[in-house]
Amino acid sequence: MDNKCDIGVIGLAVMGRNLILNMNDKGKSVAVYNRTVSKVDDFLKGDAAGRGTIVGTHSLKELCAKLKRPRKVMLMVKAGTAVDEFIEHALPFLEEGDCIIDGGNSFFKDSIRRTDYLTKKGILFCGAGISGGEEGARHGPSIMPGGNPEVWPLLKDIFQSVSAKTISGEPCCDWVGTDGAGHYVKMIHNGIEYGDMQLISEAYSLLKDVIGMDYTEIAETFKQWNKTELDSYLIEITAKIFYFKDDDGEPLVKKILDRAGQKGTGVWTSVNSLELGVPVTLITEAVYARALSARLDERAAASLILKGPEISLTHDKWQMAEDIRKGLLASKIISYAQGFMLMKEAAKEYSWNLDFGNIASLWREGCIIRSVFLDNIKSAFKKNSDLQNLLFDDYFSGILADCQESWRRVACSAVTSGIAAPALCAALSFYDGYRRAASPANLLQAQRDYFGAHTYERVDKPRGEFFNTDWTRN
Ligand code: 2AM
Repeated sequence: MDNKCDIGVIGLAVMGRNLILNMNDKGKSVAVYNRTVSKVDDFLKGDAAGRGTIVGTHSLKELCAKLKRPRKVMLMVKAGTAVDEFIEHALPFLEEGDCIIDGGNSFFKDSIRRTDYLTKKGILFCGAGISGGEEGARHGPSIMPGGNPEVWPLLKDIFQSVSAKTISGEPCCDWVGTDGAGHYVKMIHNGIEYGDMQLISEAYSLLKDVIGMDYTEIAETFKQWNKTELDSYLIEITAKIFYFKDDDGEPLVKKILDRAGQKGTGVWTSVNSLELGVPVTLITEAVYARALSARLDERAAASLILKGPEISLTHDKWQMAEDIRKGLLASKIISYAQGFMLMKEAAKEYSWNLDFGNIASLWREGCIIRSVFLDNIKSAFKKNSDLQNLLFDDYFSGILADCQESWRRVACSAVTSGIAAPALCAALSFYDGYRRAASPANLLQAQRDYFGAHTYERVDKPRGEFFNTDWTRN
């Protein structure tokens, strides 16, 4: 009897452990290993107890020897040098055609490099973005695999069986593209998650400080919003957070220090958008908002020195709440449109054949940004795979047309009340800049030509003809 395992997993932190249990639930036999070897035995005695098809190993050699060929070795270790070290240590025990999968939160350029490096050694590489946190890993994450295309037929069955499924049963896991495409799409997912979270936080701030809602009313409002186009995991948990009481009966959220942490994927998205020249303003504002939140003491000092307007609460509470909902929805559309603009540019830059409708489907369930809204994005790209921008789709342009008056009222309220809403305002500025055929950049070109003879094109001459003027002549 061949008692070798279907896959090997290295890394027994919570994501690794949960993914192993999930794979095992789906009938896959899994050999497991961890750098701190005692954790292998702890796992076998703990969560994996009684599961004969989870096989503990105490060295990489033993792990590789326990695998069916072609071997599939999955790394669930800390992103960075740990991945490279494990690859080096595993290589002597692998043969041509075997594959290494990196399921960690790796930087996509590392996955491009690793695909190239391993391909030269005859080993297939898969960089798989995995989203959904611990719960997702255990019961069905969104999985975004990329790498050497020959790896996909070997992994498809295992990955699609463990991934989340949409209501119609489609797996939230499909091949994304070559080399770093999977980790890239995961990075964009995380960036969009930053944007969504920031927009929701701004809506909370406006509900609290412009309308004067208490925490129960805010919870009710988010609960209601979750029955609208905003229906999503993040809105759902936001309502639950506002309902949640501390031991003394006070809302717990009120007592949480307002200093946001970050692990860096939002920064990666913003830096990449700057590198590729794509205006991903909303995610970038979200990253900056976290950075500003971290300057707690400085903000406390500034609050004593810098004057703002007197806040007078709005009179029409429910009209304002609906305006905020519409402002949030419109801004969210802009954020996703920007995220997809960036992916479109990245597809050109890194030679990936990305299917944007498919990417929206991967995020439909299992991950943090899961929402009903993603169905509409999927439909938009399925209807027209050459869609230049999400905002050109009738469904989204229609919502923006419907929301814009409310959106503008909310932005005005934020500004006149002195309540920072950087993501909402950046989204509106982008919308107004994007829909403007004639921008003020003619002046920028004139200034550049004035001080640096950078030349300019003219609206009354063919494009590509450049002019230089002696601006001091009159
Ligand atoms: P450990 O249990 O031995 O710390 C998440 O941190 C996972 O990545 C854990 O399985 C951890 O192993 C592993 N890990 C973190 N840094 C590592 C490194 N530099 N080399 C090998 N494994 C590492």
